[in-house]
Amino acid sequence: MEVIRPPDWVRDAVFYQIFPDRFRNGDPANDPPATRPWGEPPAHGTFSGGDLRGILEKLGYLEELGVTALYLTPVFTASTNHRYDGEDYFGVDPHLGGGESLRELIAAIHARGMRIVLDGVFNHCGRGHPFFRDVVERGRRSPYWAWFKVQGDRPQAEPEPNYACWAGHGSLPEWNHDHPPVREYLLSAVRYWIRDYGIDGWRLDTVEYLPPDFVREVYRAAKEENPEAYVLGEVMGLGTPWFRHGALDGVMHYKLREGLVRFLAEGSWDGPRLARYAHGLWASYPPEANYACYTLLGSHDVPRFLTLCGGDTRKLLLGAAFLFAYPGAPAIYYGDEVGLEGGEDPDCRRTFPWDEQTWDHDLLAAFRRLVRLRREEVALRRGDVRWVHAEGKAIAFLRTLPEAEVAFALHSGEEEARIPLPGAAWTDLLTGERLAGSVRLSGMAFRFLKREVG
Ligand SMILES: [Ca+2]
Repeated sequence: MEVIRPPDWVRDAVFYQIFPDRFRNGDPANDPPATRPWGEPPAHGTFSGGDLRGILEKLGYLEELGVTALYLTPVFTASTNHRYDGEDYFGVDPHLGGGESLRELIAAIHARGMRIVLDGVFNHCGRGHPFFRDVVERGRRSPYWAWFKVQGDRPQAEPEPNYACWAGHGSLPEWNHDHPPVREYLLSAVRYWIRDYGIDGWRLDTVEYLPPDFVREVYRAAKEENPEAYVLGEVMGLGTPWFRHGALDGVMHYKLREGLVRFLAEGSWDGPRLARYAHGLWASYPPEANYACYTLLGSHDVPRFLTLCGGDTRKLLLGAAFLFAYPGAPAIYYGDEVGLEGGEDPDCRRTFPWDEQTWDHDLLAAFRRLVRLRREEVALRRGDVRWVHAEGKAIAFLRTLPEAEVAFALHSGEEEARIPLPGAAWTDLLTGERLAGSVRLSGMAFRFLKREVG
């Protein structure tokens, strides 16, 4: 059993995920050719011109929202708008503003006491990566021949790729991780961005396709450069084996999200089922990993939660409230906080609507309150979790520290509900109401209650 040591700051973090092409266009001069007008619905091949300066311009907005850490999908030179087809592990895409723009952004993020995690795609590169291009041109004579897994004498994408590639996509050739120079090359990139640019961690793309011992090497390299670096894995299944391998601090908690989709968006699960499911996940991960998971309602890979809820912002808020009450670092997917909608990829990657008249200001205010509660109440960030109620569409759990305890109660039914609470003298953190024995919830509502203990 390997030991993982998630950085302490993650327990206190509120993440915000940005898809750089779609967040904000801060510099039209660096736009890719054929950039589409901001606000036009995205298609698979289109660019919207978002860049790092755009993020820099909106750090004040993010700070006001209360986020403490940014996760950016890939920023390295690539051909597509999502940039998961990297062509340069050591260079920031000029269409995003290049390396100097990233340095400037990181300095500004750190000056505000915030952190930044970048997306590392170490399973595959893009077909345009110079090493793969060299193999295409020179076949077995290329010094990079052994860096990829090619059947035959030369890689061919048609009719079927004759080389290992991600999910059968010929545009994404997989690295041969059995070849030591490949690991050396990728690990040097892991180290470089931490040491030279001062990033605060990596989100590792498509971890389940990577050899576990290589992921562990990534983990160790990151920690050697900075023991406080966060290593987060994109894991769609259970994270358990990765924690056992000592290879990740936490996973993107898609499994927890699944439960919230069933309970809130689909309404196919009742409270007891959600409680059993969430507790089962909790019990299967080491405690330190539970607190270091990145908990989410949405990402660039799944439909937005609001859209799954048929546009019902009350359900989105219940989901968000759950995450802000639960262990793990809650994440906001850009635009969720103002009511941005979107279905399956690429629709979930729409441009951020900067015209404030289009925002749902009540929703934004509610998100800000949730973030503030999380930041003010240490029990919400660091407390133990204990389920105390699950019946019909109502649930409640406690977050407990020796000095303070916060109860979170949620009801996803339309009628009123009364939820019993242990102990006495609870105070509603949003209204100041004092109550004992039980808490009344109107339809589609949640409450945070606190009591002093010890
Ligand atoms: Ca631009």
